[in-house]
Amino acid sequence: MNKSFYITTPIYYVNDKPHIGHAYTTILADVIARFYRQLGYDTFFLTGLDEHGQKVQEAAINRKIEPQDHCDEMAPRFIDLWNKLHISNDDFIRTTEQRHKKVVQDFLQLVFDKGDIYKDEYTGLYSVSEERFITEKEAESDNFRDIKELKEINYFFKMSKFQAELVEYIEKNKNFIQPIHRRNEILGFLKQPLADLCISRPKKRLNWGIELPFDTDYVTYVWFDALINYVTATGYGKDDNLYNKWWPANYHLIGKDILTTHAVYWPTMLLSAGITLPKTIFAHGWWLSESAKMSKSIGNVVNPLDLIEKYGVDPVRYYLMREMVLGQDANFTMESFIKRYNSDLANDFGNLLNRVSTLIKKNYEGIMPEQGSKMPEDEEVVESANQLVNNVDKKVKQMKINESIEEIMQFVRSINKYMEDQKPWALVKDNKSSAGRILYIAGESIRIAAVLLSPVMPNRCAEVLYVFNSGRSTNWGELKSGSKLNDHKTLFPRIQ
Ligand code: ME8
Repeated sequence: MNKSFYITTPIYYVNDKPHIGHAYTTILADVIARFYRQLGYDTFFLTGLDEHGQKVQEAAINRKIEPQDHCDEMAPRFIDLWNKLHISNDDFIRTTEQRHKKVVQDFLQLVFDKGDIYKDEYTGLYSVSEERFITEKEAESDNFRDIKELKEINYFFKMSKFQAELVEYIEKNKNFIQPIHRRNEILGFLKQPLADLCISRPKKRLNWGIELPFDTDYVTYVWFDALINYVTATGYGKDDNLYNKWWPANYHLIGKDILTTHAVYWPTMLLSAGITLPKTIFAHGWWLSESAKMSKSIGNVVNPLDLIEKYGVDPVRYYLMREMVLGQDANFTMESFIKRYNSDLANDFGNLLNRVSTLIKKNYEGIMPEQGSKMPEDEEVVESANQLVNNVDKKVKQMKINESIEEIMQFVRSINKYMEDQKPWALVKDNKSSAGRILYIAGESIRIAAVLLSPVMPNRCAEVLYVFNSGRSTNWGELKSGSKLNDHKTLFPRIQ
């Protein structure tokens, strides 16, 4: 049986207009999922939408339509974007689906029956924009809008009961929260006593949510609903085989903005329910625009659709993956996008393919020459290709995606240098078989680079493999001599 690999993205608020930040997390998950599939893992890649809560209810009231209709209208904006971005998700979950509501209710009942939910009166400051009670200190910061004082009877989850167990778990499991500075942040946060979590909303105030199974006057708090999507999709409570195959998730990929809910709320909920914790919660940084977080409220968002239309999907995917060091923030600028595109894709990768295929067309009737017996400089190329395959595998498993891309590009540049040193265009007049050997070595190197870059740029790399009529093995020598190259357009036309 193949090893299994399960990766998730946050489920995005259905009310948000998808921007480059949402696209980033989803593309990142897609790239990782495609890498693991390529490595032979059975892979389950989940994304979806978070559809309950106050903001959706208000938006629907303003439009004088039912919240469900509102969600059904908004959902295609995400689904269409993921299709356009060639996202290979295996499932798309919406929290208003029956399968999810049932799991949330079963989960709530389970935690209630364990005695970890109690009813209490609470007076506190409530942030409508964040949909949660906040502390006085939080209220002083600029992060919360629409703060109201609320006095309410609600249900609370005994989060505090699991604080010590959670701290011990994080300390024992070094990979549970990544990168390490986020782990330290959470351990620091957990030095203060943890409060219990208010997990209900009275229906008279908010009814767009999942009803509590033990009190029909209330619906559950959006986060207690949303986080559970990660187990719903595996078949929890419905199909034990599937559930056991996928759970615990290998990665919950998130942005740093939702670290506390994932690294504190979610694990304590799971501890209470007696469910194994996910293997890794990985928080990446933010895409900034002129050093401010891209967000709808600031109005500095980059629309991924505009970019794709202008430059193609794969270059956008490439830029996002190459430019962000996982865990840190990155600045999105058109200038750096164009620079990166021209230097890496047009010059290094695209040109190499052009040079090799043009020479083969001109001198070998478009037929891939024989590899022949290799010279020491060829052996060096083969060795560095083999090493590259191993390094990329290792780096991806360590979540060093940008480094793995950089290594592939270094290899591509070294093949450009190999071509310059060997000069097959000059050699071909007197020594056709040596020139042929060099073109084979360069062609096979391009093919392997294209296989390794396929998770990042699935379309353009498939075109390269089509040019060479070749498969996706990363073993040296798969490239077929004697087969006719297919015609191709310039893979990455320069942006002026
Ligand atoms: O928080 N840079 O949904 P959301 C990078 N529904 N990533 C960004 C980004 C930026 N500028 N802006 C957004 C929610 N993201 C909840 C999640 S999960 C059980 C519930 C990405 O629509 C990043 O992944 O606000 C961030 O965590 C997510 O979008 C927040 O999406």
